[in-house]
Amino acid sequence: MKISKDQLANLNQQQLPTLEADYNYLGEKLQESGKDANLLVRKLTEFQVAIPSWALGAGGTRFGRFSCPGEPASLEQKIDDVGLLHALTATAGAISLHIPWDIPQDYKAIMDRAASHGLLFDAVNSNTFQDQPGQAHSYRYGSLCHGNPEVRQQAIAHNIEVIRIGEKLGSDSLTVWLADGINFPGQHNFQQALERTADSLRQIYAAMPEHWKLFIEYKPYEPNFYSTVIQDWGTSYMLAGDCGPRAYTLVDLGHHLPNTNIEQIVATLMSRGKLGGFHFNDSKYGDDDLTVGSIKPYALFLIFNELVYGMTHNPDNPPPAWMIDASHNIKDPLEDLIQSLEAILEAYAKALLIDQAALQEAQQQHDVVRCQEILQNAYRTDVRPLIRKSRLAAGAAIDPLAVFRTLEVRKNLTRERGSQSRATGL
Ligand SMILES: [Mn+2]
Repeated sequence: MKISKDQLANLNQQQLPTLEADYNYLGEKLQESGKDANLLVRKLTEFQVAIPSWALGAGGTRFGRFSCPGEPASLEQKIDDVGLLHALTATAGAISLHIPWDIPQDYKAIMDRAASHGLLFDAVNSNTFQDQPGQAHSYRYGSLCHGNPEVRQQAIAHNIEVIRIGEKLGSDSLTVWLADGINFPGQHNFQQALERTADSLRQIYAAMPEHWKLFIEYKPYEPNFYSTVIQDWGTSYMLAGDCGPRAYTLVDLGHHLPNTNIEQIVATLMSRGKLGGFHFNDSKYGDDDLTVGSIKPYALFLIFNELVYGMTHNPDNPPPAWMIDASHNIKDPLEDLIQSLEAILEAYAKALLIDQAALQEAQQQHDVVRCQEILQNAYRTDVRPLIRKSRLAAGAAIDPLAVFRTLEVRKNLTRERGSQSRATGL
């Protein structure tokens, strides 16, 4: 199924008068506080978020998995799903592949297909948290941290293979997330495991092309529950520093203990030019992988405030690679991603509204009440007309979720692919 620009333009027609009225009203309000609505719309249009190839099927838990009918069963179909999402939202302009779940067979055909949807290939992701059929050594006791040099070499070689695949697709970055860690005290030696991991990462870094970036993700627990080797941003930052200037920390919103001040982590990393990648999701208790903005939208806004500040004030920090890393059990994955993209743009737009000069002034005067008012004035503004206008300008749907349902996208995909079609990977 493909959605044409004409179809979208027709469906947008009915909503144009309401949008124009809402946009003009908001535009006037913003103008009073010195903000240019058209400039904000352009910034929203430019903001692109990668969709990982594993987010297009229903996610599972360790108790089971409930598939969604018409899930994409091949890499081609996954690209088509991201294409649909991009047609509807104009915000999902890249796909992030997971290797070995999504190794292209015919590179030219895959690249042509992505290009036909206007998609780029974002960071490639390696997998040393599972054993693959026929693999010589098991990752049961770790991969890049493993005590046996042969296991380590196998894991390093896999990461280098992922880099080579990414090169062929025009990707320019590798994301490493390690499940490595231990379930019980004493199971391994902390210092030795860390040093072996640092050495492995340096070898992977050395195998990257000159223009590539390495993103090192951290996570405090799961699947190992006593300790993970790369447990927090500090460990990731240190390992990235060991590798070199093109290695960065990757922040995944779900990879923190409850109530961690993620906005401060973002600020700290950006001040040192070391925030390379950013994974969006939301959570209540742990790495819940829920829809972005569904649980803690104010925290997301505060994080975006720091991201916007960093993007403005830290020229040494490259533009972070944005990706949605969510996967759950219950919603239609495409509808879920539409909601996530909306929440991301909403938080970004609100962060752009913060009067930074007034905030600085209030901070200097220790006017704590005013500081909060400035943040919350921005947060309480309904910025949806800006988002809708940016989608309209990009030829996408003013209301992507409504169009998804009006065009019966899932029903069509199920008809094309069959109700038993299952996403590969997770
Ligand atoms: Mn992640």
